[in-house]
This record gives sequence, C-alpha cells and structure tokens, in this order.
Amino acid sequence: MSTTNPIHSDPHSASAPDPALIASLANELFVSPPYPPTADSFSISGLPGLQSYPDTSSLPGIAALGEIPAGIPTPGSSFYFLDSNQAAPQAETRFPGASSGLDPERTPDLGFSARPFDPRAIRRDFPILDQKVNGKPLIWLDNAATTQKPNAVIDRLDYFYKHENSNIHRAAHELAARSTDAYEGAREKVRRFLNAGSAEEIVFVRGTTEGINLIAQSWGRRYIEKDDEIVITWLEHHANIVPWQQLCAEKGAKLRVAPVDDDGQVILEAYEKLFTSRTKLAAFSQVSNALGTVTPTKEMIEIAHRHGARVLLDGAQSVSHLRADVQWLDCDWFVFSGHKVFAPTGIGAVYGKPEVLDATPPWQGGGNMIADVTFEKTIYQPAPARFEAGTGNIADAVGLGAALDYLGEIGIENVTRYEHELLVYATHRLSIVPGLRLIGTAKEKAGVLSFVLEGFRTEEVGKALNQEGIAVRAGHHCAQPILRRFGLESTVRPSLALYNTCEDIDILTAALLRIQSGQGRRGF
Ligand code: C6P
Repeated sequence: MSTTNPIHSDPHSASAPDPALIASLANELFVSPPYPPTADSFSISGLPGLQSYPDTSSLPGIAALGEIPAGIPTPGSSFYFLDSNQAAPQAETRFPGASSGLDPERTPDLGFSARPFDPRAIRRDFPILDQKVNGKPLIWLDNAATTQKPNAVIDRLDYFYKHENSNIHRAAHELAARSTDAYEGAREKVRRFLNAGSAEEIVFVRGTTEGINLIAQSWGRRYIEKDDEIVITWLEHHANIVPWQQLCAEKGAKLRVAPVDDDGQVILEAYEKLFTSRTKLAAFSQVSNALGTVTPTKEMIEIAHRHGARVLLDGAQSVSHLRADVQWLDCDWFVFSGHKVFAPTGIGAVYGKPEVLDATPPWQGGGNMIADVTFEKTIYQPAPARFEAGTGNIADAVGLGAALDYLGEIGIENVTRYEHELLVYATHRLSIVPGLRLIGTAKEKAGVLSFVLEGFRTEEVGKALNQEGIAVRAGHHCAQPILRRFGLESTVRPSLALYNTCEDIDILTAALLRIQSGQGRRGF
C-alpha cells in the first residue's frame, strides 16, 4: 500500500467522495446558463458515490434491439421527394426507438427529464466503457476529442443497415422511402435540438471543420471584400482560424483577434473595440476546446450585431454540455460535429438563418443540389439541398438523430448541472497534486481541465496515464495560439462527459500523484 497517495491507495477501488466537500464545492464556479430560462423542473440525484441508485431498467439504452419486431412495416411512405414541388414532411423516423424506449410519435423534450440523473446507469449505455486497457478499467477522459457512443446509436445504425439502407431523394422504391424518411427525420431532430425555426435551416456536413469551410467558401467568397474585417478570438480552434486566414489572403481582408485575460476569458471591452464599419463577420466558439472557457456568447453576438456583422458560433465543444438555442442566441450560423455529442464521426450540421442561407451560393456542385440542369445553365435547389451535393452520410445522420434523442431523454440541463459539479470536484482534486498548474481558470467553464505538471513533458504524462487505463489528450489540441498565449506548446487535457464520475477523477488524481512521486513513470 502506497503511503504517498492521500486519496486512496488503490486507484481502482476508489472510495466515495466526501459529501460535505461536494456540497461546499458545488456552490463555487457556477456556470451561469447560456440559454434562456425554462421551467424549473430540474432534478439531479447527486454525484455518484453519494447515494444508492434507482432501478435503471427504464433508462435509455437499456432495452435490447431484439425487442423490435423484425421487418418494421412502413405505412404511409409518400415518396414526396420524387416531386420536387412537394415539401418534405417533418417526419419522425419509423425506427421505434428501441434503445431509448421512445414512442416514435413523441417529441422528446430536449431540456428536462423526469428521471433522476444517474451517471452509473448512463455509463452502462456505453458498451465501449466496459473494458480494460493495460489491465485497468478504461477511464475515458478524452471527450473533447470525441465522445463514446451509446447502444441507442449503435443499435440505430445496425437497424438502418439491416432494414432501411438506400440512397435518398431518388428512387420510387420502399427502401428509398425508408432511408429518406430516416434522414429527413434526423434533420428534424437536429432542428429541435438547436431550436431552429425550420428543418430547412439545417444543412448536414461532415463536421465542424467542413461546416466552417462551407461558410467561408460560399458566403465568405460572395460577401467578404478587400479591406473587410473578420473578428475571431484567441480561444479558437484551428478550424475557426485557418479558413478565415485563407479567405482573408484571397480577398485582401483582415483578421482581427480578440484577446483573453490570464484566466482564459474573452476581454469583452477589447472585443468590442475591434469592430469597425468594415467588420463583416465575427466567428467564435461557445466553449474553448483547449481551456474549457464558456464565452459570453449572447453578449458577444449582440455586440457583433450592433456593429452590423454576421456571427458564426462554433458549437463543437458546447453541444454535449450546454443548451444552444439558436433563436434565443440569435447567431447567424451554428456549427457542430456529431461525434462530439455521442453520434458517429463524419456527420455534423450547420444551422443558418433562412435569409442568410437563401442569399448564399452553393459551394459544391453535383447531384442532389439541383432543380434543373442543361449545358447552358443550372438551377439550384433551395437550402438545405443546395448545400448537400452528392450522396451524403445518410446512416450517420440517422445515428446523429438517435444520439440527440438519447441526450433528450436525459435532459441537457441535467447534464450541464451534473458536469458542473463534477468539474468543480475535479478542479479541487487536481489542485492537491504538487506541481500541477491548471491552464484555463475562467469563471464559466465546461468539460475541460487542461494542465501542465512540473518536471514532466505532457506526452510523458499522457503515456503514464495510459498505463493506468486513463485516456486523456496531451498536445496542442489544434489550438496553438491560445496555448502560446500561456507560454506553452502543449497541455495534458482530461475532458468530461455525462458518463464520467467522481471515481474517475479520484483515479486520475491518484495516478497523477504517483507520477509526481516517481512511482508512476513506468510508461515513459
Ligand atoms: N476539437 C479536440 O480534441 P471536427 O474535427 O471537424 O469534428 O471539429 C473541429 C473543431 C472545431 N472547433 C472546436 C472548438 C473543436 O474543439 C474542434 C475539434 C477536437 O479538441 C479535435 S482537434
């Protein structure tokens, strides 16, 4: 038994966290909700390790796919998509929601759930988490890079390929109708998740990177001119820097960068001072991937609009943690990746205000996006089809819909509240590790605990943690400017999701203490 570990000697038999500590910590560092206030039906049953857990058999993801009757009938397939004059119905997919237990006719409330929040039951919905890595139970703390997938999503993909797979919008056969309904149903789920006004405001893309490039290459090329200005912040991921740099170089426009303070918070006065009569666009993240800072999104959007600029919000790091209500936020575009919110890789979405999408030319040409083609002239479809040239990632869009249903069953506000408590707990736990410096100490944070450990290179720490079965990212996180703002080239970055627990944090802390004491270096 180690005497150097003040938390517990065996990191894989973590004791329950101290309830008094939790209670006192939970009042600190509160993330004020960046969403409009809604009904106060929030219920959280507390942090894991502090309570006994209710029967979980009714929780999402518990029901087995085997309960779905084979060969689901698909009455009422309308083939509306064969007639371009007919609008797509706001369809639910016909999949009966096997893993979530959803009534397919029911619109899930994406804000609140009547169920108590139970991270251990949630964890059981994610089969990948039930394995050992290097002989230790896997602790997945690399959620900012990608999230794991619940059975609800895995089963939905399986069902799609077994029962529905077809190209969409194109053929008069039954499977084309099923897959088109499933795909357009997923678009409607994204609309609901973001509270967009219409499914036509949702464009499927591969992910955040492709979404930002779409806006830069279509809207940007049309509307950004020589000497125009684009405002971003120091917090941005390379995906929200490079496309604007490329556009500025092409057009002779200027990129202006809003500074952050020593805690990693955008300095609002300095941000506002960057706006001039030439500013056409502000593009920034709702949550920073490298530091976890939650930006004052609503204020930043209002400032930009006051100066006549359009606003693109990068939601890659916010979607799994916070509500993003695009109508309330009033952003002009919102972009996110499905894989950051429990959905497959290779699928994401761009929300755009209808008047902006309507005034934007397509960026790629091909099938699916046209109304009529002759050798002389092509007439394009309206949005969203106009921006979806070629065969899209149909199955993974359907998987994204299933992921959003799953999250809706749990309730995003419940997730925000739980993760906030976990982040506070983790912040205090990590603070006991000698030589550990947290990078990013904003008052409002979500999901991320970036740090450096004195005497160790970040990749050494990452490798040593891997020996303990703990997955974190160590590196520059594709956000080099913000790390350099803190004089660093890389950090170690544990990042949280709804299935992480205080025990995960205790195991991480214990491993770091062992590394620091020289006992945990065998992985280097
Ligand atoms: N950040 C991370 O480990 P894509 O790769 O297109 O799904 O997402 C790009 C992206 C854009 N903006 C932000 C704020 C992001 O965090 C990311 C992806 C991952 O932090 C992979 S580099």
